[in-house]
Amino acid sequence: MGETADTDQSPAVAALQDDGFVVLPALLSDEELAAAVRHADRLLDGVAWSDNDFDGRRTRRVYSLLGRLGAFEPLLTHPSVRRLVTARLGEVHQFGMLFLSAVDPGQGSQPLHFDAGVYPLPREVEAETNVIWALDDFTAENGATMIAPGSHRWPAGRRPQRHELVPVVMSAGSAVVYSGRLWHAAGENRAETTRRALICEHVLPWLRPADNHTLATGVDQLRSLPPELRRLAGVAPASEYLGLVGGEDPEQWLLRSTHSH
Ligand SMILES: O=C(O)CCC(=O)C(=O)O
Repeated sequence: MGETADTDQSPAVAALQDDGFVVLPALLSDEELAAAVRHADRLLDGVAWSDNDFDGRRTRRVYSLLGRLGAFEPLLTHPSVRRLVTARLGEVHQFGMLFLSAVDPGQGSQPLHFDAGVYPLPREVEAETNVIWALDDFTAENGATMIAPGSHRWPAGRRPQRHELVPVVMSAGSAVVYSGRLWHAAGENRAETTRRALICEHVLPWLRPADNHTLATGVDQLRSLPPELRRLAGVAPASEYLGLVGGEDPEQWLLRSTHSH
């Protein structure tokens, strides 16, 4: 359940819809994976453990990655992932939070949650479709994400019992795409090595993204992003009258203005 080959997207879309998640195995070449891991290690260099129980006190996190994507770029624009997210959210959507998470040995289980819980929306609304990229093999021992299959369909207030959780076991370079309504949590790391992941949220265009891209990334960095990433950073109208800059299309505004605002 929930796993399918990259070559056939429709079963993947169906699995995502029915199970609330789908694992896309081995999406990256060895070179892409190695470059992403090197980039992750550079970003993690000198980063301290988080100071709260949700992020994890034996977990190192790096947020607001849009201005320093480097070798993560092919992960964010991977066609298999892009197709699935588009199938769920529509052509126009935007990044939510983008972050790197290094779950170190000794880290206990994260509190269970569903990502779209930050929005006061009815449970039926598919507001978010997210991706966790494994930069290390995810195993039941090293903190693989624990998910409750099918829980994206549960009514408000139902929480997973322990026996309803399964670890997303996948090799480095694979990704799990999941509904923002799916209950999940980073697992306990009982291994001796770190479990690194790149986590990439996507939300409907008319919602405020969890990360404030404009402030976190800055106008000049947004301008220098490739067009697809720029649009995903929110430099695109959400509809005819939503997300404009003084009545102008934000992308045209951004490209017209060559100095910082
Ligand atoms: O690291 C993981 O496996 C999941 C993290 C997560 O769900 C979160 O922090 O929102």
